[in-house]
Amino acid sequence: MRKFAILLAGVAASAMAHNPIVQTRFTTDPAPMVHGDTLYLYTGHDERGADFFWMQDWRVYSTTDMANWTDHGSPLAIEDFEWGDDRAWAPQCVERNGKFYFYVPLHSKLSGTMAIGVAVGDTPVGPFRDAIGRPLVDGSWDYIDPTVFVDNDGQAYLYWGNPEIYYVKLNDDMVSFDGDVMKVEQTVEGFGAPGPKMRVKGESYKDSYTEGPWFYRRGDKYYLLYAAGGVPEHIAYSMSDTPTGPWKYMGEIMPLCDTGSFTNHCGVADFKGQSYFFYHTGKLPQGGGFARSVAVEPFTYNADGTIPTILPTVEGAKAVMTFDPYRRVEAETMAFSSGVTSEPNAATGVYVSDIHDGDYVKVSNVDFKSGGTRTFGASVASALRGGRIEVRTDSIDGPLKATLNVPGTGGWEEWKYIETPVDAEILGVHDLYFVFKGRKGPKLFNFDYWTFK
Ligand code: FUB
Repeated sequence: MRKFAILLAGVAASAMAHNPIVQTRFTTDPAPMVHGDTLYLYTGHDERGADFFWMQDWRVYSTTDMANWTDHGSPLAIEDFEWGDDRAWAPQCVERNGKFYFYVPLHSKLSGTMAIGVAVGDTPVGPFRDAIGRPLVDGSWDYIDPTVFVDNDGQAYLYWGNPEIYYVKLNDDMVSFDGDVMKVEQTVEGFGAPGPKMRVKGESYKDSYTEGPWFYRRGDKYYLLYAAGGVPEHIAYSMSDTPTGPWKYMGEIMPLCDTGSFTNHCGVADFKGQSYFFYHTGKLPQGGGFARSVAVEPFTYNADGTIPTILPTVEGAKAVMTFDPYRRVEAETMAFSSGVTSEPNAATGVYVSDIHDGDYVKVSNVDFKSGGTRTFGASVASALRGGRIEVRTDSIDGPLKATLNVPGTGGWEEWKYIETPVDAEILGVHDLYFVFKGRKGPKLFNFDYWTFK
């Protein structure tokens, strides 16, 4: 972990660097969902040091401003599906009638191949439970990467597949369907190439569907975005006037770029008046094809509804609103971090952990208004001798505003709320940095939440 943390220190060279949007662990296969004033992001999770997609659980993050993301931990894992035993791959979650339906691919003990399951929860962050106690569809290595969309007339569609594309019309309960699984006929006109079995070896095609579909409607057009071109993957898309085709191949969205990941996987959402394209790269230090990280780019549809070319950037999305520091803020809400990770705790929820000397957490676009800030307080825990939190603005070595000394509290989850005076006036909007200091080498303390008064 130390080595990982130290290398991470170099990532945020620019104050505006927000990609990858999660730095505390590897994240994959982004699936955004807007609910109320919040954008929730469901992801897969690559294990550090993995040599394949040996993925164990799914994770949820949320934002209200597109810059600061709250880590909600992992509300769903392989263990939640009795019939599954491996490969917690690309998920998507949607809301219907106040319930949240979380569709996931998993290796099935029943068939020995891949299957798609559905979990249900009462909130966007779970807890979730297997909704039917068996796979929704099972029995093919093709059965991965579900994407779900509820159309304006209430009909829900589930698409999935690699390298074939399948769909079913879900019943209103979202956890069953009538009839057969349908296979989409892939044609040059529809996807840039015929279906995998009809492709002629040596023939060069315009493009070809690979995996990772993302299905939605905008206005009166339906969009199917997908990873394309075999590996390495780029992102391309097709459009249709109906939810089940015929599809028309529309071209590339994110071309092959030097992202360090041979897969790509996208999700799209409109949030607070802006469209966003989520994807993944291998751009965290020690990242790569099996150590991927989710990133996001804002984009604007062309006037005719087509999607422009979108390139990966380090900057990512800008904050769409300011951040209020005069309330309890979970420490795992951050725009960027270096060196730290997060852990779950049954009593306090997710907290920031693995804090060492020199690590930091950045919170973006924090509005201190007209000042008068007197105290900074934080809930912390340490089984050793603690350390200190330096509160700085604008950069990791920016003006020092307060120093909170963290004592040993008798345990890594023995939380103590401590306050310290704010020594220098903070006015207006700043990026806020919590820079962790202490003895070199050991883990210093854990950090659960903070507030300014
Ligand atoms: O994350 C595992 C697999 O890699 C996904 O299911 C694919 O879409 C690719 O991203």
